[in-house]
Amino acid sequence: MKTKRHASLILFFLLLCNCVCFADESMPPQTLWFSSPANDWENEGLPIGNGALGAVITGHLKNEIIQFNEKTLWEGGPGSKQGYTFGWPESGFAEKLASVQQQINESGEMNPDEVAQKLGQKFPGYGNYQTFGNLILEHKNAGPTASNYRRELDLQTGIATVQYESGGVNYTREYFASYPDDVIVVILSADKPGSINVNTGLNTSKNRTSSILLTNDSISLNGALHDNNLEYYARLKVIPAGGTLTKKDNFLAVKGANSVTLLLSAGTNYLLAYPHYREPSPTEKINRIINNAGAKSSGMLRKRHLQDYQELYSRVELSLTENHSNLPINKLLANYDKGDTSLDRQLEQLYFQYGRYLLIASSRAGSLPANLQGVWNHSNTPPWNADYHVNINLQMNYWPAQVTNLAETTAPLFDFIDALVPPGEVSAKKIADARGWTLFLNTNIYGFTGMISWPTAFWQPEAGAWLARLYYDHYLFTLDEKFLQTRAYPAMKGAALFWMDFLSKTKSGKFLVNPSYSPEHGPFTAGAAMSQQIVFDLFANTLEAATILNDTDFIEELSPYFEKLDKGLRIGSWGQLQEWQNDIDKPDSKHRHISHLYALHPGKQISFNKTPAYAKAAKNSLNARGDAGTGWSKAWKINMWARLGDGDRALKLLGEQLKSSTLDNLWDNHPPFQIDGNFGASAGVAEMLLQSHLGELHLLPALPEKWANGSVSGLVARGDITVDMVWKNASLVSATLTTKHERKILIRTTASCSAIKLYPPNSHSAKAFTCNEGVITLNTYQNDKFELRIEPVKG
Ligand code: FUC
Repeated sequence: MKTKRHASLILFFLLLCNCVCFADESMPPQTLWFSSPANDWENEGLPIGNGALGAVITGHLKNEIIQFNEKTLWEGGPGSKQGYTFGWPESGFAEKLASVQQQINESGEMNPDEVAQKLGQKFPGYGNYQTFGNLILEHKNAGPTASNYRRELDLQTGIATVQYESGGVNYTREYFASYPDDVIVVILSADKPGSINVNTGLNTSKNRTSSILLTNDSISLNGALHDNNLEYYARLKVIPAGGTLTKKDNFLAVKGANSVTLLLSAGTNYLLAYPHYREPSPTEKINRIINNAGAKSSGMLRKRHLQDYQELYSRVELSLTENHSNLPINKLLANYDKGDTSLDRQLEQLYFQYGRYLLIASSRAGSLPANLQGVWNHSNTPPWNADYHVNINLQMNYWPAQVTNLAETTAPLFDFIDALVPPGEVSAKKIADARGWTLFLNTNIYGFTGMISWPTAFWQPEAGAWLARLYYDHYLFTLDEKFLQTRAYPAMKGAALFWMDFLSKTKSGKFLVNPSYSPEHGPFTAGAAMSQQIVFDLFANTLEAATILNDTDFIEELSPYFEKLDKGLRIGSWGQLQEWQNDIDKPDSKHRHISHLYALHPGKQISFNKTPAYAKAAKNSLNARGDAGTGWSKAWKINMWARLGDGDRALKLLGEQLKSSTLDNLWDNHPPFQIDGNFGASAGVAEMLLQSHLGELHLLPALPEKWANGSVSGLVARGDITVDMVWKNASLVSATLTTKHERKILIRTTASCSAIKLYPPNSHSAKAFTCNEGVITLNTYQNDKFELRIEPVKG
């Protein structure tokens, strides 16, 4: 009796473990793998991360270096040797600004260099995101050659693995970054007992003080950056099973072990709080983390990682092909668009999911948001400081978050922006004598909300308004009223106040942004399309939010500005959407920023059915710009073509991105590596399958011909509705909608009303649905789930 109960308990746990631990075999493989160690970090490294910590797996046989990061290790900021000004101007700025405004009013435009000379600022102590250090593993009985080498990253588990055979022994190295335990875990094992011989160590860069301390089972590395005295601390714990562990110089040497578990955690005394950005030393916290993790078995650590990671990742499945090859990722990429359509579909769906993987790995609550490189950076002077650019890049990082069912990944974004508000209020006051808050082109982790001096980019005061849109969208997707009231609305209102005070009134009584600069393109003018469209979008959203929250006073205050605001929509001489007030667009400009189409995406002023003339103009502009550009530019164009309902063109852009803007490890290539294009493309794929920005759910709005058959599950529409769809021969077959809320919703499909049936037929929603020209109207109920099937009418 006892044994029976025992056996069934074991079976139960095995089953439980099976559900949680292993990838679902019915799912297509979602693995990026290489048949050799990485030739270089950027092109072939495999990234793992838990939001705060990141590491890149290059998998060398003998001397393995695992470069790692922790997001808060930045030079610059208060305390920097260079000095630090938050980008705020010196006195006398108001006069200079007024003279620029006047010159623009008088002569219509100004040269960017001239404006930058007057308004641009020195920005000492802006800083750079830093590499933290390297975990060094000298594998004593590996190589120099090995057979059956495989280095992979499994997106379904968030675990990277290196496997090889050497001297008749099969070795396995596993790597994952656990969010629940806040550690990077490396597990070295072999199929023959006593085979693991490895020296383990830590090192770091020269631009900081550093000291290494060894205990019997751990190595700690600590010091402070020379530039700003930011303290850092990393600790590695080495836990062998069997064998011996001894100190050897700065290394801990494992000999004859059956397996070894390595735990690594790292942190700094950075705190996301204006104006000092410091907290007590990280040592105690990291020691506690390592001790807690060290008390768990490697199996338990893996299980806790999987439970956490898979709960997020497995929410969405996309299937575009039934056939899957087992090609290494560099070969799959090289074969793209070479004739094997199954391979193409496999890569597209993998790339979509990879964006979701990267977002989970680089953006979790409790840390900073994903920067230009997510969390992965191996340099101390990375491109664009690996910072937060806010004239497209940071915003794009979060486009896939809601629609691909990863709303939780926005937590660090909103914490970060909330913390930008206090210094952003000082910027608003100092720069424009305005209420509210703002920031410009770029920001660091130290509240930089002022300006730099780069002529063709520094002036971007609309950045705050653009970030405010992300808050409102989060509310629209989640319907979280508490978030609206306590987080979104204050940020939106503050951004709106800035613009109410900073708009210029023309003689005809219209409100224009002056000076205004269409990102990185053309002259300084007043009222460039993007400036007007962003402010329009902000005011429209803020009025909507104020209405929901019944802030009647503010509605009254804001409405006159909204009514007199130039909307930034003009059709020019060659049928284009004008980028500026004057019709000066050059049809041959291939500039990567397509800023004047903000109204199409991410905004919603332009749509194919409500404003067809502007949609046509947007299309002309997009066609003129062409299908080239940097990685993120192509990713933006995917979204724009999807909004225009052109799935084939959207897919062409995705193809361009894969062919010419993607590194072998599938990282987006600006060039160099810049992660926004990954996120933008995943969002773009979702945008091809589901749109909900116009107050209705649009099912398969831009399905490419090449995706004639497929299915997706777990996408999310505004209104907190989860959508699963199956389609065949380029037509929707069924869609299952799940929602917690009682609301009226509209659903648009291309099916004729007579073919649309709702199941179960006796559900509340099915009984009361109406359909008109392919648009279904119905009321959903609390915890409602229903299926819409397209059943061709017989006869
Ligand atoms: C913007 C872009 C650049 C680059 C930089 C980080 O300024 O125009 O292409 O993406 O951000």
